[in-house]
Amino acid sequence: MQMPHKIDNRKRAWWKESSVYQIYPASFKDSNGDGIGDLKGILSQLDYIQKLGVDIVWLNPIFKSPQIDMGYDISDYYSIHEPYGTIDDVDALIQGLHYRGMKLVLDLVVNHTSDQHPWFVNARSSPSSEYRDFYIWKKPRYDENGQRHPPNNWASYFGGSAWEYDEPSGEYYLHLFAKEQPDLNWENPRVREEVYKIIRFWLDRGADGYRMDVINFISKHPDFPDAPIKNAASKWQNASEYYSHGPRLHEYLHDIGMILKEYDAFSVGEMPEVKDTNEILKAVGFDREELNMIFHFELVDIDHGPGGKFTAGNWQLGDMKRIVSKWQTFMYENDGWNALYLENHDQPRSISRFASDLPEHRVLSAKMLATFLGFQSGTVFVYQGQELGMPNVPWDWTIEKYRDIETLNHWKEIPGTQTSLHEASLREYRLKGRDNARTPMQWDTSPNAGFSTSDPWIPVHEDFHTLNAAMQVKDPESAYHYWSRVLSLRKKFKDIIVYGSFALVSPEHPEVFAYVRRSEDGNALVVCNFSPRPVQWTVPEDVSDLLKEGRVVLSNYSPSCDGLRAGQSVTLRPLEAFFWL
Ligand code: TEU
Ligand code: CA
Repeated sequence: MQMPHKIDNRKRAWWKESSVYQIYPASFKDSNGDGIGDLKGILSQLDYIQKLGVDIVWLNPIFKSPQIDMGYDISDYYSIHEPYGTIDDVDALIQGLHYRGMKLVLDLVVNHTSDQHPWFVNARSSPSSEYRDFYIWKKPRYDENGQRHPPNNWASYFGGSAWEYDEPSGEYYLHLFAKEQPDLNWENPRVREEVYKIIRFWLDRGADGYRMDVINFISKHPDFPDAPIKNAASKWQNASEYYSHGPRLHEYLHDIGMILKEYDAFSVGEMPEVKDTNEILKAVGFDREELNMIFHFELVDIDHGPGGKFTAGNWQLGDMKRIVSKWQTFMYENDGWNALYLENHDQPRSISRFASDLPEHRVLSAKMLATFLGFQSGTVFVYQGQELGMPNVPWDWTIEKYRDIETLNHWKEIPGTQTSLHEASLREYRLKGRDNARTPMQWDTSPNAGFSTSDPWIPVHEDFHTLNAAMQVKDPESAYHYWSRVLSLRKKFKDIIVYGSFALVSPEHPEVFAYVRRSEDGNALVVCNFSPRPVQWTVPEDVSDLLKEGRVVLSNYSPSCDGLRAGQSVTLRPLEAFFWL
């Protein structure tokens, strides 16, 4: 058994002991009846958020945007998307959160801008524009028949080539996402200076930090080489090896880190595609002075098939154990830090994806996953509605109900005659589409779940009549109150839960995810049955020390598992989870 490290007090930090509530502004609460969520709507729910026990609110993008990609296409970093409200509303939100002892984290999207940003409008106007090299322009390639082609074979995440041809100049510009999201050229010092101004502006305004969108993509391989063929069925290839940890990434992140350090600001970097822990440690290592933590994608990509996200992929609990254990032990042994999440605005609902969303299982699943995630080491992120156990959209959703560019572009690429591919794709959208997390927050049983007095921009999930915040705040046995107990236990026993070591227990068990947390301050055992059926679990010897004292402190069953002893065979009920301390 590994002896836990003595906690080095220099390594304690408020952002390690905090938990974060993520709000998707368009879908949280509409205050003015236009069917779109807004800042005043968020302001009206601060007490609900505070009662959950979170410390920080992360807002998805709120800046001026044509909304091609729900605000991840920014046309002005200094003004607010009009339907969301005004900069005065932001000030009021900062004040309201600070008054309640909470903090505000904004979403910094600086790998790319909107094509409507004045920088790009100017850049596109002429090759000699002073903003031309704010973006990445390359000459075409021509084949032996004189056919024009993009500069390389890189694929966009939203379908097709990552290059868009600009007729007047005869050049292409790079867009790793939609063609309306041109990538910024970070090699240009003027771009970096402009970004650093944006960072300072909102921190000076009172914001407390940033979530940084695909921040590992900002440094590209200088030669922009063709990517190896990974998907022979496509002309365009995922080229993430050439942009997900480029040559100057840590130079740029350190520049950002030094600004954040001046403000003791919170930072979490979104880092898709990177699986190498040592690469990630360069960004989050204690003495690196870059970012506090990052979102890796290993867990949320677990069910992606061979042909990409919207192809069938299978996962076993063993895969999840390998991934979680890798990140938990690596960061503990190397002074790094984890951002813990199972849901966000890009991911399907976790009870549907990782547990069971049958009506009779939803609360059990939500509590089991709260136990699974909430007692790991790292900073916990809860996405709006996750605290209620909101499930994915209904199976009968047709393509007309979807709103997300990633889904709609994928659908458009399916040849009209392939009805079987249409059906398979609709199934994949229902399983993994981003709109699963973007249906309106369910407040009560009034029309549109109390989200809006008008038809919302995206359909409400019809289960709001029995699954909503009003009911759960009143019910002490709800998922909402279970989450608040998890978050308060984290604070009460932070030396074990936040700072302690991690080790799997019963690693071979196909349905039970169990782990121990150890510190000089005490030890804890977490046991989660991921199966919706009863399973047998034998209490292993390596926790016998832990069982001599302690008891079940939190469980999703009552009565919970009572006295355990090593060697005992226990029948765990469907989705049963408990925390033993
Ligand atoms: O997501 C980056 C990203 O990797 C995701 O688009 C991911 O590839 C996809 O969602 C997998 O389903 C960030 C934002 O979170 C996302 O909402 C934006 O669409 C994207 O960047 C572009 O800004
Ligand atoms: Ca509104």
